[in-house]
Amino acid sequence: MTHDSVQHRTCPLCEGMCGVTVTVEGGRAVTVRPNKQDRWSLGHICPKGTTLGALHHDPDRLRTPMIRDGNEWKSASWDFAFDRLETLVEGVRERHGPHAFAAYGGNMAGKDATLSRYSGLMLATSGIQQVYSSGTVDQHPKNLSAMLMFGNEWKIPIPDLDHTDLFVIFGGNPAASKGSIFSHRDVMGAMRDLRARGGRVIVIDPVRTQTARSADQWIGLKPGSDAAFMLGIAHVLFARDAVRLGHLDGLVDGLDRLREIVTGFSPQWVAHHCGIDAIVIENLADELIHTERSAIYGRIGTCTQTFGTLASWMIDVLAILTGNLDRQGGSMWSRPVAPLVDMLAKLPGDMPVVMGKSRVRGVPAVLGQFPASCMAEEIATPGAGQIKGLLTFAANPALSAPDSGKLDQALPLLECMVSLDNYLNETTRHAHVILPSPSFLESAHYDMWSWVFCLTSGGHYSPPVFPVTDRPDHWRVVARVGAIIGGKPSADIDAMDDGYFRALATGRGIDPAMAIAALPDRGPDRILDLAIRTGPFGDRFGLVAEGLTLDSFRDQPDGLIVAPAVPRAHEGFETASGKIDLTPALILSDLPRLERALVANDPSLVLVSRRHLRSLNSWMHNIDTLVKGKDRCTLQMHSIDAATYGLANGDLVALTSASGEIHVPLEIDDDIRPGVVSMPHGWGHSDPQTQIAIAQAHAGANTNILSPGMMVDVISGNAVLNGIPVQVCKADLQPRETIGAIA
Ligand SMILES: Nc1nc2c(c(=O)[nH]1)N[C@H]1C(S)=C(S)[C@@H](COP(=O)(O)OP(=O)(O)OC[C@H]3O[C@@H](n4cnc5c(=O)[nH]c(N)nc54)[C@H](O)[C@@H]3O)O[C@H]1N2
Ligand SMILES: Nc1nc2c(c(=O)[nH]1)N[C@H]1C(S)=C(S)[C@@H](COP(=O)(O)OP(=O)(O)OC[C@H]3O[C@@H](n4cnc5c(=O)[nH]c(N)nc54)[C@H](O)[C@@H]3O)O[C@H]1N2
Ligand code: SF4
Ligand SMILES: [Mo]
Repeated sequence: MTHDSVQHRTCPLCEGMCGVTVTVEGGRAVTVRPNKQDRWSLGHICPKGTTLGALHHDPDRLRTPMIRDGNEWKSASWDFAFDRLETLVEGVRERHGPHAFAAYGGNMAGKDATLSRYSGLMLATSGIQQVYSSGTVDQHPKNLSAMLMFGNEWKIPIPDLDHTDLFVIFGGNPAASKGSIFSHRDVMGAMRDLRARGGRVIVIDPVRTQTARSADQWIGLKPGSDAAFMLGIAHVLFARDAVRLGHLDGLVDGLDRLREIVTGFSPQWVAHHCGIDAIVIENLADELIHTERSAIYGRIGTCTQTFGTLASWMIDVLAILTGNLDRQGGSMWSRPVAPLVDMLAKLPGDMPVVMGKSRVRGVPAVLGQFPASCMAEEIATPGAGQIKGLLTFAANPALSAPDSGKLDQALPLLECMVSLDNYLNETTRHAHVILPSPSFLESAHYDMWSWVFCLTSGGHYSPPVFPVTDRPDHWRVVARVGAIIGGKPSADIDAMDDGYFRALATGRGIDPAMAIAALPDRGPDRILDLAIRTGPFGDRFGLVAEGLTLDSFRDQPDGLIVAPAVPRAHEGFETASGKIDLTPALILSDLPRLERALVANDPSLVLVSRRHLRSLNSWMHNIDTLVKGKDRCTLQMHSIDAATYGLANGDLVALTSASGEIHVPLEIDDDIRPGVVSMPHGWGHSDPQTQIAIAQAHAGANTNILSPGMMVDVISGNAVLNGIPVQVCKADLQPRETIGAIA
């Protein structure tokens, strides 16, 4: 029984990193409120953060391993669950060999304290070579452009909103998302502050979102046209002789080549493809030229679209051409106190950016990953190399991945599926074994991902509110899963952890024996301590006086702010030349495809995605306070289109794409570009085999049945979830039930 207490910690759910105060009475988290003393968030919070107690106490949250026999689920002891997994794995290894396993990691893997630090060890030990993740349904194009331009896939420039004069957002809606690959305590508040000090905000999005409504200007371009739009801006910058590299002069390769390229992309030429007047592009170019400091930012709308890599690349190109990269008020790189991501996830130098070919579709793995949409066909297509065993962790691809209808049909074909997840949901219901993580209130937390995207260097360590004693340490569970899949079920987990830790220490230039002697306690906190000590502000194990260690954070329940961002270009780049590559050959190879699109005919109706403040991808719909009220899973459409298709507000409509059909209620909304319709993702909870009662009662429809798996941003392999051609009609004219994927 936990004593009554009031504890200060960080909400782990998104990049806002809000400090919260959790009040515990009688063993229950009775309230979760904003912590005004939190040094980072200063009392900021959103409705999701207040549900951390509800999440912990959710009766549907799994507390023990679950085993499936046919359609029947049973709670099991940890030993029993591991035995079952061992038997299933052995069977697959015997019948199909060690390479019949694949893995799919999801968004919450970065938030789960243990998975965020141990999935690397788990995957390495498992020997799994086919790795998929929600990364290719999200930011993979940005990883690719950062890798090729700056030599590191996580060296992603972040807008310095607090010091800029002009904030330009392409395809992001922080009013709902709270910011992404951009950690800020309050993006909307900072936008208000910017406008109050005379600056401007421009939002470029096919939908006039709440963010766009809070801006000075909304540019409602056509989905997928950002790259052409930005090439048009670059064309004007060169034509006006206004390119200024500033302090990056001499650190950038490819300027002449870029000048040649953009000659072919005049605003007049690209305007039709963008669906706006050429003057809008020229005006924005002029504004960038005449504004002292501008911060250009692109998010999901620029990544999960047809030209994701070209658009992601051009965002940073424009920052460079206007002298706004790596300077205050422009876009800058962070200096995380604990560079865990770099330490754990950095691509080894000798791994090519593009390698191999997928068995069925023949596409390469980019930055070590095949497109998420390949997984269904790799499971379903017989032949040597077919996936027979699958490990999913903190992922719900049956709702979140493209062509999810096809995936839902493929998952039952697996001979062994193990899921590390806290719910029996649309994905994990196909598993044979589910192994839950502790809840967020049962785990220690340190935001290893969000600080990476934050222009303030700081940290906040939150010890568990409800320490767990009745289950094995989660890091041991994760390591053991890797060992079992790797055919070494009796591996010594302690030795594995020490070996892993030694390798991480060596990679950070630290004598591993000394590091182990200094930090003998195994587990995720030891890895965090290593990251802090070897980070930019660390003590390097006693070498730097006053340097930080994990202990520096332990007695700071309101977190610690360490330093603001500073320019970093002089530190050099990990590219072959040591300079920024403005024109990577792989990225340029996609320009002919864009040139063809400039003259192609448009589909009459395309679908884009949207987010809502009270939702988090697919998995927080089981919290009553977040889902009650008006149905949010609607198709939004402009009244002009509604009139064209003879539809009225509230009609149930059948929405069809090349991959499937769903039925969804219509919501007429004139804050959307005619010809574009929008739906939220992560819904479609009607499957009776799941154990998420509240979500089932607010089921909605799964938009990713409509995302064709073959639609990818060609060079990164990232899913195209925006700009999907669809047809719509009143559902009662076509009385079919929601159907799965049409092959
Ligand atoms: N159409 C469309 N589709 C999209 C998007 C879109 O904009 N439009 N966005 C895409 C993006 S950006 C992303 S990131 C993906 C997200 O896609 P996923 O990562 O596949 O899906 P999530 O809904 O985040 O699912 C998180 C899973 O983690 C589990 N979970 C929650 N907490 C924990 C924990 O502490 N430990 C463990 N082990 N499990 C936990 C949940 O039960 C759930 O199964 O969706 C993508 N899909
Ligand atoms: N409340 C809440 N917060 C979240 C999440 C959530 O599900 N709910 N998910 C988290 C995750 S995993 C992520 S990755 C982030 C995402 O963070 P954001 O990118 O800020 O999220 P979205 O609200 O999806 O905004 C994408 C915008 O792109 C627009 N768009 C669509 N197509 C195009 C296009 O071709 N060009 C342009 N310029 N715009 C386009 C859409 O209309 C939409 O407004 O949010 C995170 N935060
Ligand atoms: S904004 Fe993000 S971090 Fe803050 S309370 Fe909401 S979900 Fe949690
Ligand atoms: Mo995401």
